[in-house]
Amino acid sequence: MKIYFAGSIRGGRQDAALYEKIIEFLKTYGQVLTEHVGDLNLTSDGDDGPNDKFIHDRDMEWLQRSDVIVAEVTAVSMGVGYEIGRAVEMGKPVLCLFRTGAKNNLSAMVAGCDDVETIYYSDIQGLKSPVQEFLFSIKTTD
Ligand code: 6K6
Repeated sequence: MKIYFAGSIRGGRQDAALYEKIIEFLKTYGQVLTEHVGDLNLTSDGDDGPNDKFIHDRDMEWLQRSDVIVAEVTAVSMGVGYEIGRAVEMGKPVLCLFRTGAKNNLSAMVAGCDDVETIYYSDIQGLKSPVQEFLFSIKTTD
C-alpha cells in the first residue's frame, strides 16, 4: 500500500515530532511516499527541492501514485488543505487526523466534506486502532 502522509511545513513545524511518530506507525502498513514531512531537520524556512514548481509537481505525482492520503490537520497548513482537495478530486481515500483540545477548530471545508473521514484523537495510542481500521477498509493497487 502506498501512503501519502501530509503535514504542515511552511504552515509551521510545531508538530514535526508527532508526524515522525505517525509516519513510523504508517510504515507498518505500507510505503510512506512522503517521509520527509516527519524529518525533524526540515524547518518551515528550509527547502528540499530546486524550486516550488519542482516540489509541487513531484508531490502531485506522488499523490497520484498513492492508494491513500493520511493528513494530520491540527496545524493549519495551506499546502495540506490543497493536497486534501486534490486527493478528493482524484477519488483517493482521505483520512484526516485532528487533535482534540487544539486551540484552533478544524476547517469546515474538511470537517464538512463527505469524501473525507476525520479521526479526532488525543494521543498517538488512541490513533492506532481507528487508523488501522481505515487502512484495512480500502482497496490498494498492490
Ligand atoms: C521545505 C521547507 C520549506 O519549504 C519546503 C519545501 N519542501 C517541501 N517538500 C515536500 N513537500 C512539501 C514541501 N512543501 C510543501 N510540501 C507539501 O505540502 C507536503 O506534502 C506537505 O504535506 C504540505 C505542507 O504544506 P505547507 O503549506 O505547510 O508547506
